[in-house]
Parts: sequence; structure tokens; C-alpha cells
Amino acid sequence: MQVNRLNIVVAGRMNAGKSTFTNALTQNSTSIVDATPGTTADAKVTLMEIHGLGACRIFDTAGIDELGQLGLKKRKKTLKLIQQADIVVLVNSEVSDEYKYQLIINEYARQLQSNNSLADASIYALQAEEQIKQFCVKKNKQFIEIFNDKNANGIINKLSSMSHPRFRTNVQKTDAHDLAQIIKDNTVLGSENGAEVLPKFIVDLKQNENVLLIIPLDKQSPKLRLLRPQEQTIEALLSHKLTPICFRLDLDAARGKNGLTAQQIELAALNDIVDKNKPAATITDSQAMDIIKNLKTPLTTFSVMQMHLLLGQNLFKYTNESIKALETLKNKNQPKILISEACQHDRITQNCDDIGTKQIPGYLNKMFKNPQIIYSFGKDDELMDNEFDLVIHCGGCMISTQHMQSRVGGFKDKNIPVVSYGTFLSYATGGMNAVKRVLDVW
Ligand SMILES: Nc1nc2c(ncn2[C@@H]2O[C@H](COP(=O)(O)OP(=O)(O)OP(=O)(O)O)[C@@H](O)[C@H]2O)c(=O)[nH]1
Ligand SMILES: [Mg+2]
Repeated sequence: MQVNRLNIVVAGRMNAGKSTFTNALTQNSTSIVDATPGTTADAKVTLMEIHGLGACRIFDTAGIDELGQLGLKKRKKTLKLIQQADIVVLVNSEVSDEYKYQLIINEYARQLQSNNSLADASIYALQAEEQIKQFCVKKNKQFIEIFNDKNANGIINKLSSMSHPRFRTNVQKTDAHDLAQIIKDNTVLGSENGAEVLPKFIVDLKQNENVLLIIPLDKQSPKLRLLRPQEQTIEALLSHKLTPICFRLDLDAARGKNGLTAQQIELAALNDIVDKNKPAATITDSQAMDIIKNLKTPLTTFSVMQMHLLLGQNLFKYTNESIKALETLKNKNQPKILISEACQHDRITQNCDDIGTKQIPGYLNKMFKNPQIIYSFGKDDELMDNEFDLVIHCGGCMISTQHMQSRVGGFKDKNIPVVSYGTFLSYATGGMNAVKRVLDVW
């Protein structure tokens, strides 16, 4: 069962004391602390339960002011994490003019080796914190600024500020509970915990009504476990005293790939379970849309449900607009379409119709004029930064709310339409009416 965690990202300049802060907050010495700038080369995550905050994921990040190609990679990674943050702690070591001067000299020396200009060096050294602040404001992130005064004692002083909470303390000497308290007192915490998974009309069904779940079987289905949205739905139905009726639909058999007899048997079994249980609603894996689209019950898909949940019950604010692209793109030659899955998995494409690499591209090639299909499978690869006419995104069953919001938010910022796998496959198999059907139940 996935735990919903609060993402706290500790960011700032090199040597500001980010790792010292992380170690102090987590009461651990897992992050390496050193006077060498750039000690933390990649983000480091600590899972922790903080009393009053709940389950947290604390990211110690690389400083964002390192120059050169490696510095650029570190900065990109840190900004990506800030995008997924619920709370950003900006550790800001207060520095004297003399220190700033020294910093520029040091950077200059580094740049002589890596061919960058002094101008770049001084800009990064002095504006890094400002960059983070502006990024947080742009991305609507809550952030707290902590001046790490290495000469002070461990007493926290609140500094005046018009815009965001600011504090001064010696991070190394400050009690972990006091650091946690700053975060608790100065942020508004929201979480997916307790959010309703099911559409309201299902929640409102009479007790003991049946809800049919189509959980397909193909060669890629995991053995001895269900996928997260499937488990989640079963738990939610049981909690509402509804009865999940699960049907393991063999996709190949139902599509006639194992011969006519096998197909008839599979479809008869599906009809039988419907006749016997008279479900009040159906929730299906979107892959099975082509097979079950004629069922008479109200219908939605696991990926629509999962995306809706991960987007903070706000799926339709953005994706309802996006649906129009499915129609308008038909007039465009070579539309650029991204098929995006949040995680990587082993695809057994020779033996089965993988949804991302076979089924969806198959439909795209029929629906659009010479589509350019691009794939992005895996967490956050560089491809996500490109321009597209349409993004078709999986339900995100392996990622957190913050991660999904940052992925979809990134496309939204660029006005790139995003639809879920379920919405797309509904459209591909039944047009706009089918899309309306799976979305209207919400
Ligand atoms: N005295 C004192 N020294 C500190 C404090 N915080 C950090 N330092 C020192 O400052 C140096 C840098 O601290 P780190 O915590 O490694 O800084 P960082 O921001 O993680 O740096 P990078 O990983 O290089 O980006 C180390 O030598 C620390 O011992 C503090 O509160 N008091
Ligand atoms: Mg560090």
C-alpha cells in the first residue's frame, strides 16, 4: 500500500548548509557534510515520520549555483524536485561582502578550468537564492527561508518579511524539533489522504450493490498481486459496503487471438458474470475498452480514476479542455504526440499488445495523418521538456500526487493538451460519446 508522503525539498546555494539542515532535521548523519562546494552531487531522499507533519520525504539537493555542464545537470535536477515539492526550505547562508567576493574569486578560478566567464560565475554565486525564490513563486510552492548563521547559537529568530516566512539560526546547533516546528507552523498542509477514490454516484449506491471491476490478464500482468488502482478501488468499495465483482478478462482470448472458440468462451463468461451479478457500475482497465464498451452499466476506467486522484481531484479542470485536441488534431499533418508513462517496466511486446508501444500507436496511426509518435517511459526524462501537440499519459499508478501534478503541470504551463490512457482509448474505440461516458460519472 502506498503511503502518501509530504515532499520537503531542501534547496539553496552550494555550502549554504543544506545537508547540515537535513541531518539536523532527520537527526541522522546520512548526508555528507563538507566545506568543499558541491559535496552533494545528486538528490538524497530520507523517509521519515515527523510528529505533526506525518509521513515525509525529505530531499537534500545539490546546490544550484555550480557552473559548467555538471552544475547545469545538478541545477536541473534540483528544480525538478522543487516542482514536486509540497514545501521548499531554502537554506540561505548569510554571507559577508568579503565572503561573496571570495566566492566569486573561487568560482572564477573554477571557470578558468571549465571555460565559462567571470560574469556567469558572479551571477550564479549571487543570484542563486533569488532564482529559487522566483521559481517557487512561479510554481506556487510554499517556501520558508532559513538563514544559516554559522556564528550564531541554536536559537531561532523570526525575521520580518512581507512575502514569505524567514528565520535566522545556526542550523547545526538547532534542535530537530524546533526545525520541524518551523515547517509545521509556517505551511498549510494538504494531502491525498482521505480523498475519495470513487465517483460520487458509486459512493451513493445502496449498500451491497455490485460493482464490476474488469482486471485484464495478459502476459505482462504481475503474478500474485494487483495493481495499485485495482487494490485501492477494492478497498474503497468494501469501505462503502459495496461488493466488488472482479473479472479477470483474458484480452487475447476476448479479441479472438486464440481462436473463435476461446473468444466465445471468454465473452460468454463476461456476459455470465454481468447477468448473474447485475452490477450497478463498471470500472475497467482502459485496455479492455474495445471489448466491454457495449456493457449497459455506467462506466469509467482505472486510469481516469487514478489520474483524477493524483491531480488532487482536479483532473477535469485541465484535461476536459485537452479532449478537444483529439478532434482538432485530425486536420493536422504529422501531429507530434507524446505517449508518456511515469515508470519503466519490462515490455514483452513480441508476445502481447503492450498498451503504450502497440495498442495506442496502432490507434494513433489510424486516427491521425502521419503522426510523429514519441515515447517517454521512465520517471522524468529530458523528452518531457519538448513541445508536443498532444500528450497521452498513463494513470501514474507508481508515482506520488506531487509527481503527477508536476508532470501534468509542466505540460499545462506550455498549453500542451494532456489526456489519460483511459480517455484516449475510450475515444479511439467509441468517439466523443465514449469519452463523455467515462468522464460524466465523475
Ligand atoms: N559552524 C557551522 N558550520 C556549518 C553550519 N552549517 C554548515 N556548516 C559548514 O558549512 C560547510 C557546508 O555545509 P553543508 O551542509 O555540506 O552544505 P551544503 O549546502 O549541503 O553544501 P553542498 O552539498 O556542497 O551544496 C560544512 O563545512 C559545514 O560544516 C552551521 O550551522 N554552523
Ligand atoms: Mg550538501
